[in-house]
Amino acid sequence: MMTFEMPGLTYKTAGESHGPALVALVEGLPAGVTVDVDFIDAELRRRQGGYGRGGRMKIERDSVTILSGVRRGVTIGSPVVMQIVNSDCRIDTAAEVNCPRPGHADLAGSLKWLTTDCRDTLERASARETAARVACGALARCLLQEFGIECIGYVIRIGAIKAADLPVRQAGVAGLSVDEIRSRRDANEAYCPDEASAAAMIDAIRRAKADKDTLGGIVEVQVLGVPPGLGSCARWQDRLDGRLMRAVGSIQAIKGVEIGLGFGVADRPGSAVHDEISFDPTRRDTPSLGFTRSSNNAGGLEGGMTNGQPIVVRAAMKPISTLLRGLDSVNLKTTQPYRSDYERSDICAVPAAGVVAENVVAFEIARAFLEKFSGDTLPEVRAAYEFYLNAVRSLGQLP
Ligand code: EPS
Repeated sequence: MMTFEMPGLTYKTAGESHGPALVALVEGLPAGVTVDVDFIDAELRRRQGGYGRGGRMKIERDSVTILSGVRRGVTIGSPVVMQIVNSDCRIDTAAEVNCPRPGHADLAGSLKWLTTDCRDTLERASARETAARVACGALARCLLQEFGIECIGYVIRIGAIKAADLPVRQAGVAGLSVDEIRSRRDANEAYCPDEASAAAMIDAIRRAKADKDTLGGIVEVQVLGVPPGLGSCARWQDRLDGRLMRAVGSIQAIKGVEIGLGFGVADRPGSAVHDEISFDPTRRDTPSLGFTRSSNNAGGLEGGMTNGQPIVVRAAMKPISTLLRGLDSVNLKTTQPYRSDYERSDICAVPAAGVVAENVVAFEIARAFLEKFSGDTLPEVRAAYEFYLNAVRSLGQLP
């Protein structure tokens, strides 16, 4: 088995889709962070929603029980364990799955673990695991909000329906505030801030269901208020763009991740890609610390480091691989052709993927934040953060 241990803020998850519970272990949070369990539970509920979810989400009522690391609502510096109980717990009695679903982990996992019962694989491969990841990200956001760092994720495409571009307002850029985008997003079941497209997306999911088919799409995450200097170009492992791509690319069913202009950089000349720099002393108190840009095609990352602009990450999700109409497959016990098994499933989980992406991105930002501004307690982290901001503000004014 390969392991890839990272120092600093880390998380691990365990649990099967129909086992007794999912658990998450978060290590490396400083003491003194107020943990907003209602916020974590609200993110879990949001992940369960979205148009196109199947029957399972009517059974579950996801919420966390914190088993360690928090006393009287505040972290104490020890590992935090969170548990999310599965109501639909039947792993020992659930039927075997012998006909792998193309696109799911079924075949690859059965070959890996030498079994003809795909259930051994699908129980862990299931996107149910993302509930634990959302809990970890939402916990990390309790730290980020202490520093005014905001993360928002939403749907920008489902199937053929593409949302209109809605810029996020920030210093020097007109647009909607994060709160406005959030409330527009939360007003519909597509989790898309563009109301007209949201209605068309819901319609497309309805049609896919009638066709016994499934739909994928694209989600976008933005992080605002991130100071420059997170991540590093010094070692490849520390580059924050690569770390974000790994975090987002490991979400179930994600097949593509891009940052900023992403694949759009390929067909433009450099003059239409790179964000020209100017300096505005009146913006020294914004995350850019005064170093403003004419655009943000880099998505807030250059050289694997944050540059003071908002982080922009997008992810493409493939359509759910469990189709009511089935797909051609083989029976692993007989090797004879067969239609893939139908396991109760979702028609479209792109809205939920937006919630997952938002929270895994937040966790990576928190991890990079604590690498730069480390400390055993929140006041020590704050002191390191403020020291750094003041040092940047005095750049160019040093003797
Ligand atoms: C999933 C199959 C469905 C989804 C599940 C992901 O579950 P079940 O087999 O119990 O009907 O609902 O997603 C979740 C349970 C969740 O919490 O997101 C799969 O096979 O990946």
